[in-house]
Amino acid sequence: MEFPKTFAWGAGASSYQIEGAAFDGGKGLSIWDKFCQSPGKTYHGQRGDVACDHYNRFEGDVALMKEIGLQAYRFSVSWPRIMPKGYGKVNEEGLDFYDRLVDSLLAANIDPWITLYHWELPWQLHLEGGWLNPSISDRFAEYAAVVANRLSDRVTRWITINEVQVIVGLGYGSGLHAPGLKLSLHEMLQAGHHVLLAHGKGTQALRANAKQPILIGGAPVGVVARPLTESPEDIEAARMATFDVTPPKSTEPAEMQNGIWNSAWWMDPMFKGEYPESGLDAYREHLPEMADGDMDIIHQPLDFLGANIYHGRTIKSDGEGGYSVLNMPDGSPLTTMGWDVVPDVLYWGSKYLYERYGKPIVVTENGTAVTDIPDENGEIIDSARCSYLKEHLKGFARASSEGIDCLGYFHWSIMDNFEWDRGFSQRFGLVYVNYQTQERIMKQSAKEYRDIIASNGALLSGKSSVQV
Ligand code: GCO
Repeated sequence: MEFPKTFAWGAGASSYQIEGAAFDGGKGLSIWDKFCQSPGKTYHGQRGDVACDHYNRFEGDVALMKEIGLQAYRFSVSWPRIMPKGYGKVNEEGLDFYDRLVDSLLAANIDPWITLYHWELPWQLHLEGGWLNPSISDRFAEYAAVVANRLSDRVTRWITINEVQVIVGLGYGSGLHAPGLKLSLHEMLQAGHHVLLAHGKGTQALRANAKQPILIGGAPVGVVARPLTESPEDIEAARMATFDVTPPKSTEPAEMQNGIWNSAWWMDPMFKGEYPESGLDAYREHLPEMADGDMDIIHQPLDFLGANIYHGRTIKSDGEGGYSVLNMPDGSPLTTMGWDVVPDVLYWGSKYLYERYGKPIVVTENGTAVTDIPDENGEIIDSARCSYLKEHLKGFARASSEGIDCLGYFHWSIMDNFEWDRGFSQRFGLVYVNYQTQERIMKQSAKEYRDIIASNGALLSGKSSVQV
């Protein structure tokens, strides 16, 4: 169960979730700063004002990454920390922070992978229409150029936008995420179209300003489907379910209602240069306005597909060309987020995505939230996360062994952090954070990940601990 010698073993985080210094260092306000200040929007009104104080503690955090033996670290740059209003004036202090972070990572032999947008829209841009403003993709491209100009002499791995489905579905649909809007499906799809345009123009700006050859990918998410059995019928049914775009259903939870939580509507434009027929049919009453040439802008050459895969739906063929979605067996493991633990999703997700899009797969996020409590010795023996990590990596190793081009794996997350509307109630980290003292404690999972990395995955061979 080894991976290619060039495989990137990493972990990830995002700026708003760990940096803190929300009002320091010349940073402008983001929609998340304002959202968290609105009563009732986040768990116990918690905010990312301080978070893990990574802005001031990044050297110690990089030292922990080095101790774990990370070869790569995926982090995001905060747009309002670079351009406080989202355009125009550049905040040199913000650029200096990422400059120092990159140098600290390189000194530790850790390859920086940068995500340009992980949900921190500058507040001023929101006031000017946010993702509904047709010019926002140009603003994003200007921002991308500024970051590439400063960092691409050292950073060669880039991700444009994280999870367009969440930006639109939760930020503009259910209102669960900043900026908390509850818009029509048409408006959601229009905002989403502008996000895709931003991905395209951002990719062009990165390539135009790169100081050396770089690799670029997107990191959409989608609900991966896995077959109940490995019969050809169930495998085909799960493939269909992975890329289905279904019409709006009033019975689904708000953010799912419009089928917005799918893969193909978002990945096909990026990787194939077209919206999928099933989506054009499902959304025919709600389609976004599109200009000629939009798809050519969106469909930029990309070097990898970044997939955020945490869990998946279990699919059984109905024997008539359709499928049914099954619940997991009673008592199956759940994370504190309420997500099923279904380790083979990294195999099936990688397989289906690779077959459809033909791009190397980077698992840009995979991880689990569990209740981590220091024991009497101050240690955190997070057995559920150790098992989750090993079993999911076995799934990815199976994909690699079958010839799927697996480029890298970023565990989510390097450290416990601010989980958006869930505040600090969810712990995803390999490293425990005491938010009152900012003490960091390496969990058992970090130590086991260290050993797996050192073996390039060979340690994964052995008896499965999770029977699904
Ligand atoms: C996401 C985001 C992360 C989350 C993580 C756990 O995928 O939702 O990229 O910021 O914190 O996924 O929910």
